[in-house]
Amino acid sequence: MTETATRPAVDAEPREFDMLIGADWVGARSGERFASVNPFTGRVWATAPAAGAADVDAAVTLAGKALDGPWGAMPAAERGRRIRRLGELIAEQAEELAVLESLDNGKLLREMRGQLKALPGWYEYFGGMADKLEGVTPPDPKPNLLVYTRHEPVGVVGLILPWNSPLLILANKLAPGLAAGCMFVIKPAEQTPASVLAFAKLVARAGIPDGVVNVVTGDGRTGQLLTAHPGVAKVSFTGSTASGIKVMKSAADHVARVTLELGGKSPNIVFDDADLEAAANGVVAGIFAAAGQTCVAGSRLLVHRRVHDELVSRIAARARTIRLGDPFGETTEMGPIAFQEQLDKVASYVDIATAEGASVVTGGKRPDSPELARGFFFEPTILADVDNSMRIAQEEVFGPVLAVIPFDDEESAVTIANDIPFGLGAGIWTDNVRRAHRVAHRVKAGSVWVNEYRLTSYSVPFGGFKQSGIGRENGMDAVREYTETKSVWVNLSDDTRDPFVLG
Ligand code: TXE
Repeated sequence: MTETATRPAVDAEPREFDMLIGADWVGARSGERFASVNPFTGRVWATAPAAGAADVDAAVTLAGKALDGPWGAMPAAERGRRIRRLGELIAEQAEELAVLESLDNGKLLREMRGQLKALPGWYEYFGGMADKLEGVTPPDPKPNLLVYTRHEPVGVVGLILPWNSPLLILANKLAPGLAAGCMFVIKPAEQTPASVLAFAKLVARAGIPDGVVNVVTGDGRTGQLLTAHPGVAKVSFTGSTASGIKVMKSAADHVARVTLELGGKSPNIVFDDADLEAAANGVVAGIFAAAGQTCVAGSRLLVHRRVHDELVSRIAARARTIRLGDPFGETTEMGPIAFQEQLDKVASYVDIATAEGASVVTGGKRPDSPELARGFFFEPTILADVDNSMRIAQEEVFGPVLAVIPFDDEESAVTIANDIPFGLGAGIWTDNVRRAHRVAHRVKAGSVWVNEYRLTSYSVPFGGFKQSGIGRENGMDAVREYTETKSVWVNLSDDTRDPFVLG
């Protein structure tokens, strides 16, 4: 991996990306394209095709046909080898992919490098599972019958991705889905098409047949065409709860399966017996890493009243020293917000919160520094005097904005933590092991970290309670989410039976 990343000159012509349909790299049939803006420079740096109905239809049709070709006939062990090979190719191409993601979404290059380094693990883990998808032979349910089950690929899967970590979120879906033998039409977010398109070039090099992985680019309209296509058997979506609801309704029209990974408003719960230095560090990591643009952002700090002031002052002191700047800079700690509308949304929530009675401890505005003026920057922000019923405590901001809510005892901490429509993540900070498990069991969230925050792995199930989603990604069961179970009944008897009686 080289350490020297270069950003295209601000006045360079935008790079033109094409999309992948079957074996072909193509533009949209309409000829339409859309622009991707670099969030640090505020300039268009790339364009990609705006796929319409004919493009989506071609991709879904070719994906469907791939099952009748070498992909469907391939022994599972061979499929697994090629998935693992894809992981090796990602490792070889990691620097280029990390740079493309950072150019598209403005996240720190060093964070993207870290993600890319971890990514082959997904393809290695799930590639190893391709030949271990065993069915069962249930004990004879009736005389003279052989019954066995098979786990068959669900079919063509539409993958709809957000802009915050395109390749990591893609890996959560694609690696287990390939292991199951499915075919894919991927729709990256309109803000971040580049890294997924560059990644798709590796698929053929890994020996995965043409048509198994297709990429169509465009905005929510392209996503809607994909979810509505009758050839799509399943949709796996990561994004906002509002769009997830639309995806689910559209998929319901043709009974496509859905996996949804949606928004959150995750609490970091700090008890008065916690190591406050560790807790402060965890809270900072939870809300200011990636400028708060992660689904598991610890955006609510629930803190015992006894340690409230001390903890808030520690976090505020650290927040004030966070180095905002060029995502390519080795010492930058926080980059810009990914795009203008998202920046506007973040800023508007600070106004909403203060109008509701919250007070700004630090941040709350765009930075004054002239070097940061073109980029979509927002200061790390801490809001105190927040009540859990306020909008700032109930709605996902998806930015570097922390809402601090005091509590008086364990019971009220759990009540406040759960008084929310979401249930994605939660952090518990305490030195009392009994309390840690008690609270971990009572908090309604798909991932609970104790004296830690924001860890994920291919081997650990991930997903949400309540409006944070449906289904789980990662872990051994993730492959099953991409299969249909078929039961095969074989009559072993030479007799014929009464056709009018249920066998
Ligand atoms: O998300 P959308 P946006 C949250 C976060 C953020 C908010 C809005 O709160 O502020 O969502 O972000 C595609 N049918 N998260 O507007 O709309 C769209 O093109 C099919 C949380 O970017 O959910 C993109 O590819 N697809 C989150 C993807 O959905 C549709 C990560 C996500 O876009 C569609 C991102 C439709 N009707 C945002 N409408 C997380 N959980 O990590 C849009 N899309």
